[in-house]
Amino acid sequence: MKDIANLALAGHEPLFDSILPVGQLYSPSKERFHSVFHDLFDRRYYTNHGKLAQELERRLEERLEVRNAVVVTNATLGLSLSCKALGLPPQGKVIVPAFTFAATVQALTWAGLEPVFCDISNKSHNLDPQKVAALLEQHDVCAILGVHLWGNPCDIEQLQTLADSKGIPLFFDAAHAIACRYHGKPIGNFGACEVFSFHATKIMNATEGGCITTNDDELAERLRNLRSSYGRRKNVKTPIDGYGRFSEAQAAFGLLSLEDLSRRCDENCQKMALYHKKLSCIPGIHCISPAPEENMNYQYVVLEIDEKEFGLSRDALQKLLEAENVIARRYFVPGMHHCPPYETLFPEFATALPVTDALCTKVLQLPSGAPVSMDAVSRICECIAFVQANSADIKRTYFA
Ligand code: T4K
Repeated sequence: MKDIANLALAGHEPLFDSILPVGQLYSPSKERFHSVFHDLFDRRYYTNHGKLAQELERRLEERLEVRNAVVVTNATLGLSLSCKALGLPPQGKVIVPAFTFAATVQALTWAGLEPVFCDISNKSHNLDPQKVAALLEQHDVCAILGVHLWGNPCDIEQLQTLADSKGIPLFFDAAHAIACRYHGKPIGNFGACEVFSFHATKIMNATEGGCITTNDDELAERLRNLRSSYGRRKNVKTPIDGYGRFSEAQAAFGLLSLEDLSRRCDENCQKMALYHKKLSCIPGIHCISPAPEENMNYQYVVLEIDEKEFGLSRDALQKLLEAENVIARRYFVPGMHHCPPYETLFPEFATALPVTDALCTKVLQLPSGAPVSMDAVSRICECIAFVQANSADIKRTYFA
């Protein structure tokens, strides 16, 4: 390992020649892509829910053991379409965590709804049912939107009981949660509907894309109407305005990614196990352990850094790693209740989410996925161990 004088932060050679991002970025071989995609040029049917998109939906329904899979442009749009299909009233209030990607909350506001930010459990990083219960008493809420963060399922049973007690829908942002299970059942089957992301950085990669799953056939029909070309679906008596097309190129990529999904989960699992083995003995580092093994896709390697014990802040560690071409991320900092425009629109949440605020000072994600070999995982861990062991000198030299 390096000497503290030749860290890349001081302008020396980085540990890695090219950057290691957090995204999964798996792709099929060019040959396999060609084998799925080649007849598209003869068919000249490029988008609008073509043959490949329909095939992908069938395969997703099989894999997720769910009655309906509706592919859409991306998860953000999928969430907005879900709000519309569920008939949530304009200006209605929806309980949602602030510790999530901006898309979760933006999808609500794009659908004309208002977020009611709820704090999370510091163990699961997901909605805390007790805090949801309290908010249900304080606000006139029309729905609950849970997020299965890092692929770790929410406390679905308790949330469903709360939603049922008020007669409102519960639905899920499952952007991180493909191939994850809750009590043995695939995510995709819970609440009124669930929304997955197939963005390139996700373990299921359609380059861009998303999917809404539901066991409610009527809801699925409304979603398909919304998704179709601006409400112009054939045989629809009362077309509604909608958008959310999915192209054949996305579907081709997605079909291959779905074929590879189990293998990718296994690869991620091995990388996460190595990370945890090497990092858990370092003072000040707490590795977030996923739910029981069968439930996870292992795509996010999440740490909490205790500045006092580690000797340096999370942000200092991130800077040091970035200089070494290890692009660790601070998902999802700051919490959405501190982001514009929500911080000014809803100032009542500024100090209402202590667990979220505390987590936002500590959380860090490390690279995994295709660009990261097992050897790279070892070297990243050694680098972090070195930084911790020399934290006092590094702090004095680089962060005084
Ligand atoms: N709900 C939740 C909880 C989510 O996390 C997300 C998305 C959504 C909803 C919405 O899903 P989509 O509408 O996107 O389907 C990334 C992703 O863009 C975003 O999809 C994801 N969550 C979020 C957690 O991460 P950024 O802005 O942090 O990263 P990005 O896309 O710039 O890329 C990350 C790294 O990967 C960079 O270092 C560059 C590299 N990269 C990225 C792409 C796209 C590549 O090397 N090649 C690529 O093609 O948001």
